[in-house]
Amino acid sequence: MIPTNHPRYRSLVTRELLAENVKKGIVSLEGLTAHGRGEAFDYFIGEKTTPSAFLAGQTAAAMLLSARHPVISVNGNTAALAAREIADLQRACGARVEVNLFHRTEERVHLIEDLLRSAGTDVFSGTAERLLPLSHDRAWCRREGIFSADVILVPLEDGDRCEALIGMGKKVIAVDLNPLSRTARRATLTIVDELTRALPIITDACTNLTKSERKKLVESLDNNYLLSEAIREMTMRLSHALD
Ligand code: PTJ
Repeated sequence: MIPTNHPRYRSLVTRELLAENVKKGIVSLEGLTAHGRGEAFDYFIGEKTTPSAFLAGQTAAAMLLSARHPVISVNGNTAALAAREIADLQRACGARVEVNLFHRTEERVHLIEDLLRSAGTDVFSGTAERLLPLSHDRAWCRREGIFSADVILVPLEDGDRCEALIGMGKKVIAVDLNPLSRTARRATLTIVDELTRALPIITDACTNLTKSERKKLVESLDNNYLLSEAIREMTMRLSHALD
């Protein structure tokens, strides 16, 4: 039992949630190490949304709303941490939600789809095919889902698939606390923020942005600027860490 007055309460509860979801078969064991890497980078940004991450979240909303066929790709960590937030975002932007896994088994796909449905998401499921140019199992997806998406939101992605999706001409929105990762650098837009903080910002922006604000955000998108801002914000925090 974690005491509510523990200074790291939120972080400890999140770890416990992920560990429980490993036992249920939703999160992969490797997902725990991925989370640990994320936590380290979250320290560097002070565990709060930075101005550049907020701008990136708003831009993500503008991209999803202007897409012909937006898709949100969900893996084990994303489902365990943010099933409700995914359902809210789907309602706000009308995207298809599809499960796509690195450590893929049919059983995990079904468990994750069930978790998403129980949180209110309309999950796009059905027969998957090996459609993406990848040698690992993230290649499996649905023809009318990820394969034909023009804009795709990929929280906690691996660099390989991000590159493959970009190579297929898609616009990729990544959520990744590590601004140095291959995913962060290859994506069309990277939100350097913790997933459960980033998703509600996108959802709110989907509801609140005007058409002309959306147009301006899409036109002024500069991922190099957003990444360099994220690194600058981290460096500034680190250089004042012992003040
Ligand atoms: O469920 P599966 O089988 O598809 O596997 C999912 C994982 C996450 C294991 C897989 O996609 C993976 O190995 O990812 P990577 O390559 O470790 O990349 C994950 C990235 O997400 C890392 O750069 C982390 O810093 C970042 N990250 C981890 N937790 C969060 C995060 N970013 C935002 N919010 C988080 N909560």
